[in-house]
Amino acid sequence: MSGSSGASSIEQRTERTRGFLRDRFGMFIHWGLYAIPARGEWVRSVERISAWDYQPYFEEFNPERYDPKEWAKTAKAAGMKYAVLTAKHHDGFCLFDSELTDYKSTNTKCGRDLVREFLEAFRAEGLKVGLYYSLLDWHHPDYPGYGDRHHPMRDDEAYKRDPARFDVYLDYMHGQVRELLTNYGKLDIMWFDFSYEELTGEAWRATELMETLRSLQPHIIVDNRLEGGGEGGGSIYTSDPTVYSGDFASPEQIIPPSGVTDEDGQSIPWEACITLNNNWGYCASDRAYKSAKTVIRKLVECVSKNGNLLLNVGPDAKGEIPRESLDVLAEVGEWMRRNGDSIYGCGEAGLPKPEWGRYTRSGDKLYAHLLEESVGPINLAGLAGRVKRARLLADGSELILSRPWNVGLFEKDAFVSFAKPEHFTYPLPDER
Ligand code: FUL
Repeated sequence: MSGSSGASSIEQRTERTRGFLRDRFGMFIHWGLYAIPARGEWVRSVERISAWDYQPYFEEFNPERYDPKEWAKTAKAAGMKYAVLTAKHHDGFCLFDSELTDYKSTNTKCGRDLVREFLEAFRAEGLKVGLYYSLLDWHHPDYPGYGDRHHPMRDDEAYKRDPARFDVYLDYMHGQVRELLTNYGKLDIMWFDFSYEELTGEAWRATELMETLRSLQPHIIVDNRLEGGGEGGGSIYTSDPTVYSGDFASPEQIIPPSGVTDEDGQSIPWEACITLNNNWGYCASDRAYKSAKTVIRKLVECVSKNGNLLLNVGPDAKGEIPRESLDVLAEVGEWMRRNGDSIYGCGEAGLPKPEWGRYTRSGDKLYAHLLEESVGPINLAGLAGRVKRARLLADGSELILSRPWNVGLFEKDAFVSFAKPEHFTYPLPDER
């Protein structure tokens, strides 16, 4: 970004993201008009629904059971430390009271500023708050059509003959971001989505937007999708401060095999965003929910590679988080209550991945997450003589170190249960 020197810009990023990286686990909430057709948040584009045919959802929208206090309690009980709500998704519908459009929740039957209520409720539970804001906008008359899939209703040729129109859209987009940063108190995260190869970075006036952001909310952290990640990827991450890069990388539906590093091989902040079933927005027919066990494994995997997990829920048209999601989150929360020490403030252990699972680590505490079924003692390869104590994290009970580097698991089923990662305390080489 212009005006910032290399080292200081990276240091500032490190400073800004410190708390975020300690938190490790957050809730993503995709919610909007698309909850009514209930076929996912891309429904308008995928099914090529005209503005006319999408309008009834706006007329009808009335989420009577929207109770963000309940959502916040759910997130907190799941062990999540922050949440990110879609203030506007690609369909352009605003869940906040923007002065720049009539296409907003306050103009629907419910008449409520859904973003404001979300922020108040989540803050009251002590959670950090973020807003997702779509750079794309299928509703705005001056947003370009980028191919049929993305905006079926636009005539690209006519649009191309009038380039000033894109600036009209950008003024609107920048103006809305300014509203969100000005009218809603302190935000912790701004989650932009997303760029195309050809519509990226300065095409969004990214430097200007970032300057606005930083001037209004210096501590806010921003994902990397203002630039060239390509669809759903946001994968470019560079430590070159002359190139806009955001504060954290945002791999989508994947956990990068070796975490995320910059071109010098340094670990950089990242957050994997993952759906609970196969859709972000509510999809009534999608019953492919992940089990709590799968979610926990993904969370452990992220943390073991220095990453966060932003786990999505898609509330329905009435404002309720689907029952299946609630059940999974409750189970994850139960695990987090007993094992959260192996997640919060933890990161990569600096050891090779063991064959039986994963390590996470915080200071001199090494957490061994037994993810594979094992029939006997587990081998702590390379730790001979370095383990001082071994305890079952869930209940604090002692585990027998059968040899200096082996741990015998005598507790019934301890070795098969993902819900019982063991933690080992040992002096690290430089602390011995
Ligand atoms: C993508 C979007 O197109 C999806 O709808 C979703 O919001 C996901 C998190 O990012 O790029």
